[in-house]
Amino acid sequence: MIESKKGTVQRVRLEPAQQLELENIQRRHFLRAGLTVGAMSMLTGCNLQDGDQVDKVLWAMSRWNDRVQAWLFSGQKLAPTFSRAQITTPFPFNAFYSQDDIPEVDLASYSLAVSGRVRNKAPWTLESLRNLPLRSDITRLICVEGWSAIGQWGGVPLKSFLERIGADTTAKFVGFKCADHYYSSLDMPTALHPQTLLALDYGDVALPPEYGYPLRVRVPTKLGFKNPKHVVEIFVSNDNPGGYWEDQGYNWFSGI
Ligand SMILES: Nc1nc2c(c(=O)[nH]1)N[C@H]1C(S)=C(S)[C@@H](COP(=O)(O)O)O[C@H]1N2
Ligand SMILES: [Mo]
Repeated sequence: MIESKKGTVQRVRLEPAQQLELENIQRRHFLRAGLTVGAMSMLTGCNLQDGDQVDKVLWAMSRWNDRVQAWLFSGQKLAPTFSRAQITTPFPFNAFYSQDDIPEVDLASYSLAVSGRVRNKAPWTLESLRNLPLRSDITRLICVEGWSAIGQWGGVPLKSFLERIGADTTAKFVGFKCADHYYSSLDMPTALHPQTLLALDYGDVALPPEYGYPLRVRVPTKLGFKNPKHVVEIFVSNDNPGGYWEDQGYNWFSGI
């Protein structure tokens, strides 16, 4: 176990190839961020003593960077999949709090709320979700904190769900609100990606509490923090809903 800014997380030892992959991803993110602070100040003429100004420019650059990344993202390229034998056991738990504080979601009163740019705003029970076409993939979850792990998630492709609720798929964003007040959001092409799931199962069983019971979003083309657990509301919007870590400076797009 190690202490991190997000609380106590389990450390999974990476194989050299995985370590290299993670470093490459981090390097790519760094390169995408592009300009040095010096170059930035010359470009913008902004005085680096003025924290607010610098902040504004950095945020503008980050948003621009998101748009370039979204533009480069094909929307259909599949994330790698793995065999059952490659699954990481036990799968690590991570959240902005420790394992003792995992929210207890009461199934009897649970429903998934739907709002924003959608035709049908009726809430969904877990049972009605399970009646939609299901899909399962064995994929790798990569956390910015420097660990990755392979697991199997099953559930409803978010695309099928968005179609069923009559979502405006020309809108730019899909946002998620969670029972623990975590939140995150995806660009529409990623929301419609075939491997993006409203996951109900981990392996062959219903998602256990630590992995996001009763419903989590599983997005193998994004870093771990864009995989919200304990989701209680989904909404479609043209305004960027941001996210818990995204709003603290982590890159919003965070594709891998
Ligand atoms: N509701 C909620 N979802 C969350 C988080 C959280 O704190 N709360 N943490 C995120 C982060 S940073 C990671 S790496 C993954 C970890 O998922 P896991 O616990 O299944 O490994 O969940 C993401 N989804
Ligand atoms: Mo993470």
